[in-house]
Amino acid sequence: SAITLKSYEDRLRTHPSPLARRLLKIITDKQTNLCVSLDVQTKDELLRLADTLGPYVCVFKTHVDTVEDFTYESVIVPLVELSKRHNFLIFEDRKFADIGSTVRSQYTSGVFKIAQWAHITNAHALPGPGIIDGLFAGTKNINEERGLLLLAEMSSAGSLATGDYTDKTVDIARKNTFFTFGFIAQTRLGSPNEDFIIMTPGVGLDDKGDSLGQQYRTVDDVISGGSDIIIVGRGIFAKGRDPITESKRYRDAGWKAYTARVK
Ligand code: BMP
Repeated sequence: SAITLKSYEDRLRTHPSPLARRLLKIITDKQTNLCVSLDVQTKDELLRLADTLGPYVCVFKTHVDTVEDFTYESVIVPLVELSKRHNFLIFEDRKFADIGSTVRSQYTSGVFKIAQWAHITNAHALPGPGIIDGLFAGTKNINEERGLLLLAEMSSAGSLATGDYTDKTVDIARKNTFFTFGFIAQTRLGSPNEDFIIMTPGVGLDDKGDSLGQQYRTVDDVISGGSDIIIVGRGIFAKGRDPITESKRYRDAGWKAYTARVK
């Protein structure tokens, strides 16, 4: 049977994470639970998509280390500007996976300085709770909301993040719900009296998967199963697709499925 959950608006009043409250407000105001994954290799493409699709999304997800002509000044500065203009959050899909001390420097320094600009980032729970402590320490001098998602399940075929691993990931998240506000997952996680935000990749309306293990589910399937935000990449900007048309289509499908769930 389908999962029933409170509205985004109700949840924003009580959520323990300031970042999640900001996100739920954006979702409510813009009426979109769509996160577009900007998996492109040039800054021009990235910034063009961020500008044209900005009105339809609550979050843009990035892999900044795949941008060939990356510089902080030419990519991050304008991207942050666009996030303010179109009212979206930026999620750097970094998938940290090291000990606390190392992830703290990976998060705050180097070429990317992720903590400076990414409202959201994510991590594998594999190293244990120290990874959250390390990343949280990296937010110490940042004067804006920051939030972390743990990868509790993955969309790819043969993923090892299942069963006991997934359950233990949820336990680790419970230790700091001010910072760890949710999961990358395929199903609703946490008990009914908790409120984790579930963001789900592997969403596609026209394809079943790719040749490298990705698997797609429909928007209805994902949202009726209790996910809060759909993450869509190639479904929106693959060759031959019109990104604006597809963004509107996924946004509408996501909002319709959500409306059906809160009824
Ligand atoms: P696409 O919709 O084009 O398949 O892209 C999915 C995006 O989500 C990719 O950026 C990928 O890194 C990410 N992702 C995923 O596909 N499955 C997961 O379990 C976790 C992810 O971060």
